[in-house]
Amino acid sequence: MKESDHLKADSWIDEYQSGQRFGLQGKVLINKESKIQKITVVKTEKYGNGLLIDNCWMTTEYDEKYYHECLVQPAMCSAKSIDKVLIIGGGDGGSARECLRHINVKHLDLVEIDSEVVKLSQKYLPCLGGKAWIDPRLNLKCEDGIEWIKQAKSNSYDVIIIDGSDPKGPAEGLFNKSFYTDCKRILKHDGVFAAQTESPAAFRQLHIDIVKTIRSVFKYADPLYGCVPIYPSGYWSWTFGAKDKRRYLRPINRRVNNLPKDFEIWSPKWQNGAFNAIPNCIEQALKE
Ligand code: SPD
Repeated sequence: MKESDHLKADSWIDEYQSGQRFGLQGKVLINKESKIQKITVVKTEKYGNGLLIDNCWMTTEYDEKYYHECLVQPAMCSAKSIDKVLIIGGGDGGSARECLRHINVKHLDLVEIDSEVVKLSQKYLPCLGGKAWIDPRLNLKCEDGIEWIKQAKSNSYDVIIIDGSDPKGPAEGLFNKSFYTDCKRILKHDGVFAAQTESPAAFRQLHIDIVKTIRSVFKYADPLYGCVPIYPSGYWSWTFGAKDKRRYLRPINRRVNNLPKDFEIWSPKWQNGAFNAIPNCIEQALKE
C-alpha cells in the first residue's frame, strides 16, 4: 500500500512513522495545501471528525480532551495569577476552550500561524473551540507565534501554552533553546509555561532532547505523561516550566474549586500521578 492511498474515501487514514502506522477507518472530507502546510479533515466512525497536518494526526473529536485538558489545566491551575494567557498554535480551539473555563482569565492571546486551521476547525470540529470562539476575552491572531514571542514585553504573561504540531516544517522553531528563552523572558516570575513534548515511546530520543532543552532554560521543568489514543504509540507527554518553584506540580485549591467537575481526564489526583509516572528510562536519561 502506498502512503498516498490513505487519502482514499472510506479507507484507512493513517499517520506513517518509520515502519509503523497509526490510523482510523473513515473518509477524507477536505485535503488542501494552505500557504503553510497540508491540512486534512476526516470523518471517522469511531473518533468523529479529525484533523491532520502534513499527514500527522493533530486531534479528533473523540480524543481531544485527552490532550487539551492535560496540556492546559496543570498550568492554569498552578500559576499564581491567570489574568493574561498566551497560546501559540492551538488553531483548533481546544486549548483556548480549556483556558477560558477559568473565570479569572481576563485576556487570552491565541496566536495561530495558519488561518486555514482555524477556519476548518470552526467548521468541521466546532466542539473543540465551542464558546471560546465568541468569548470577548479571546484575541485571535493569525500570525507567526515565534515573532509574537520575540516582540512581546518581558514578564507580561501569567501562563504560556505551546500547542504546536510536530518539530518539523512550520513548527520546528517552537522546539529550540532560543524560542524557550524568549518564552521565559515574557513569562511572569510566578507564571507557568506548558508545551507538548512528543511521545516517550514513539519518539523517545526526541522527547528526551526537548525536555533537556526546556530544562536548560527554565530553572524548574518537569514532564508529565498521559495517553492520547490516536497519536503515535498513544503514549504522550507535556512539559511544564516555572521560574520560582515547581509550582506546576500542585493545583491551587481555590482555583480548582471554581472549575466545573466534568473533566474527561484531568483532576488534581490524575495530575499528581501523571507527574510521578515518569518512565524509568526517561528519568535516567534526563540525568545524563
Ligand atoms: N503528533 C501530534 C502532535 C500534535 C500536537 N498538537 C496538536 C494540536 C491540538 N490542539
